[in-house]
Amino acid sequence: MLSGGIGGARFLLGLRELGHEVTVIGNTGDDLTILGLRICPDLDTVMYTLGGGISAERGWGREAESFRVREELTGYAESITSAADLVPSWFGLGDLDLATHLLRAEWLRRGVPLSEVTERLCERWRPGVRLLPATDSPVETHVDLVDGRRVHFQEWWVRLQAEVAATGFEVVGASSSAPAPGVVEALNDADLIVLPPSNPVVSVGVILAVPGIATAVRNAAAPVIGLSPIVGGAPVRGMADACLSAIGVPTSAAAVAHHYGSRSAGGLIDGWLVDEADAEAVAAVTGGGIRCLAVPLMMTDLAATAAMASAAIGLADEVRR
Ligand code: FO1
Repeated sequence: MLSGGIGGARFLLGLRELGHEVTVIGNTGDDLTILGLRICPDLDTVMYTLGGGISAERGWGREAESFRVREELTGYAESITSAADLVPSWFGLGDLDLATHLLRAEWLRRGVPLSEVTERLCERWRPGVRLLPATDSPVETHVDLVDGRRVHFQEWWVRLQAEVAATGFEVVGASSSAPAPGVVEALNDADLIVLPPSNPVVSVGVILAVPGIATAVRNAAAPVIGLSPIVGGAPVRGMADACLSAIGVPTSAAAVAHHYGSRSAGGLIDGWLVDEADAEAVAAVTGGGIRCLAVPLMMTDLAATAAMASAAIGLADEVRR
């Protein structure tokens, strides 16, 4: 499964209920360095969510979190100009979350690859899935804005709340990156490849920007099944609409399927699940060479999410036949 943060992690809670062996290829384009610490939001969100440490109310970061260090850093930033540049006061660096960043930073400094660092951190959190970064090389999604500015994805997403329109994205570092160890093998050996309801542009799209990954998906023996992150013309959560419009893709379940493309026509997916609210999209998607089914796609609880995962597996069986 190719996964971003909150949506992908929530889907994984349901998929994990079905007892299959799951490898998660996590997005690292959200990553940023703050005060020498490498923050990996999507990897940490999957790790904390499946490990039982996630803040349920925020969907990211640690439960029972405090922000005393961040407040103290802001105190410095307010009185020392040269400190202000180092401290993005708009980014919520939590005290408990810092422990993860401190350990990761030291291992990275000692030359431990991100995939190995992630495996070590998961020895504590035991997510019940294998969590791999898409690549061990540093990649960052940067956003071009209508006013000519270029900002890091996190600044667009968190400080600007995507309220300044984006005209495009660049995955800085992607062209010189390679899939992390185990990523291509996982895609080659998979019985099923899932594109969950993560952000198709800045999460799944960024994973696919790592040279070799999209090709591995296209050439995989396994069926590739996607689940629409758009229900009734809007993202279920987050701001995928702002990302889709930046690349000229309409915010609809059918348009995202078309964006991924039918594998029989050189695209990525064989099957696509839409919510029952978008049942009228089934014909259009099917016409595009992608098998399509309308099922409930709201991850309201564990059972609902597990049912979605079962529907994806069922559609994969149909594709196989
Ligand atoms: N998202 C926010 O909306 N506000 C924050 O202050 C924030 C801090 C943060 C710190 C660590 C981390 O792992 C994730 C964090 N996120 C925050 C979520 C992050 O922006 C994610 O990349 C997005 O939610 C997209 O997945």
